[in-house]
Amino acid sequence: MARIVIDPLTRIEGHLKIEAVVEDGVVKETRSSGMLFRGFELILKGREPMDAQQLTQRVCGVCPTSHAMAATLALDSAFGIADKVPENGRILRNLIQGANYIMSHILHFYHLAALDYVDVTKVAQYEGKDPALQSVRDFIKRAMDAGDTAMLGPFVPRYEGDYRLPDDVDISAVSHYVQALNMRRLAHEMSAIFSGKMPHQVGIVPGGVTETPTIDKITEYLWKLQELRHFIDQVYIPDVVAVAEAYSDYFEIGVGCGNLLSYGVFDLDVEETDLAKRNRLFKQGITSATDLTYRAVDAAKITEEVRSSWYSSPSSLHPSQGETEPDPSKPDAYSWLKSPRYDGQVYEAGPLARMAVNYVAGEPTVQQLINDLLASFGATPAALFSVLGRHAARALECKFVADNMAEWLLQLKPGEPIIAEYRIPSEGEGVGLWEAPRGALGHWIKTEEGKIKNYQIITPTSWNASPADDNGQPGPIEQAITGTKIRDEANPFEIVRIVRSFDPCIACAVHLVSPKGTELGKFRVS
Ligand code: NFE
Repeated sequence: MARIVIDPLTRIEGHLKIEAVVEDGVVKETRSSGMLFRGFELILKGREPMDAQQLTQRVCGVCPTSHAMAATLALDSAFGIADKVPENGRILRNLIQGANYIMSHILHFYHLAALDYVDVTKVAQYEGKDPALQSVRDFIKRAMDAGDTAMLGPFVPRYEGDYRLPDDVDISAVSHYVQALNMRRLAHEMSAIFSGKMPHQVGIVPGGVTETPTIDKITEYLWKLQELRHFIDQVYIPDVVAVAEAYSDYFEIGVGCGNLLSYGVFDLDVEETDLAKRNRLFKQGITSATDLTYRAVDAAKITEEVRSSWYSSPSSLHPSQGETEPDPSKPDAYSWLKSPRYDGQVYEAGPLARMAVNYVAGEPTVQQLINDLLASFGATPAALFSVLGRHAARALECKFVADNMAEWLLQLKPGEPIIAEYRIPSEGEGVGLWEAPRGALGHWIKTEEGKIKNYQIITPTSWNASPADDNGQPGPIEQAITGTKIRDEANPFEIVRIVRSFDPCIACAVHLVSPKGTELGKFRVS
């Protein structure tokens, strides 16, 4: 029996530790541990409600827009203005959020996950004229000449022995790695056109947005969006397909819990104040690998369990009643993440969940995108529940969102209102159900005497990287790893490829110290 410990698992956001017990080459048990404490719920207590949409963005530099949206939706509902947001406000929120989806998905594929499949060292022999490849080649050469492999980060250290892309595909993927940096800059610039700056934008506020649409801004946004759409169609999706062709066994690796959950995202109107029922581009719903049928979401069925988490607060509370009482010495606990559960069951969140829920709900464009992809691999929808299924769903979703953004942009009406008028009530309660790029995101707020009395956040990675719950049910990433065959225990590609297919983010945490400043934990970062 061997124990594989990957700590920290790099090329994700935040610090995740994975421990896998391997027997006869197969993972028998997995533990996923979030090694940083976030504590935003505690920071927000007693503060002005309007602080929530600014402070919670600091949960993460990758998905701040989603936290702004979830907080703002919670405030919209606590202030009684959820259905008063004007059309321009609704559309601009979607455009600011959509730009962040594109940025995040390109970031994930090229700069976080691709290095599991692409052998960058092949570029050392490059003799062509592509300036991006020349710069990577020179970067590699400098490290080689200096005899210092540490200078090769972020490309090494890495696992060895399973890079399969044909040379030409591999080298062009490295070129796209560099090109993708520019694409992410473009997406950030798009956000900033309507939200002031990125990351941590300032445009999304209760009632709508702060920025007016003008012909100039719409044109500038459209120009950048068209360049990104071209990149998604001509580069990103083909690269995902090329990886899938070379690593097709990963359509069967990393299946996971088989249950998918989406809160829905991108409001198409704001008439419905119950966000679990609101008309959205991505529909709210759940589905399962076993039946692939559509079922509605009931937000009352969400709980957070803490048996395996470093918290002494009660378990199985609905987030509207949630409590955050850290207890770093709790026996048998192994994660700072709580275990969100839906109706007591384990659910995966993310692009696969969104696309699959829309697929089973009958959304025709999503059905066509997925059916075409599956047909090209001779695969059935069951193949979606896998490492490659998650990558493919993310890339196809990126296209679906970007294509819709081009239409939304032309629905803006310069000169018309962008924000509703409102007064902040001294007491209120609200929930913001939304989808961050990585999946279902919920903010729950309660205010009293004009201040935040309670605030709870459940992020997508809390769903996906959660530890075992009160009934011992492992979280989605744990389930996806357990049962996997490991070809080489010294180079456990399978584990990191599975984890990174979920695109986890152990978001914006703080080092944990006691009130006296005593160090309670030490983390090796390499
Ligand atoms: Ni830090 Fe985030 C997204 C949120 S992660 S990246 O997407 O919410 O769980």
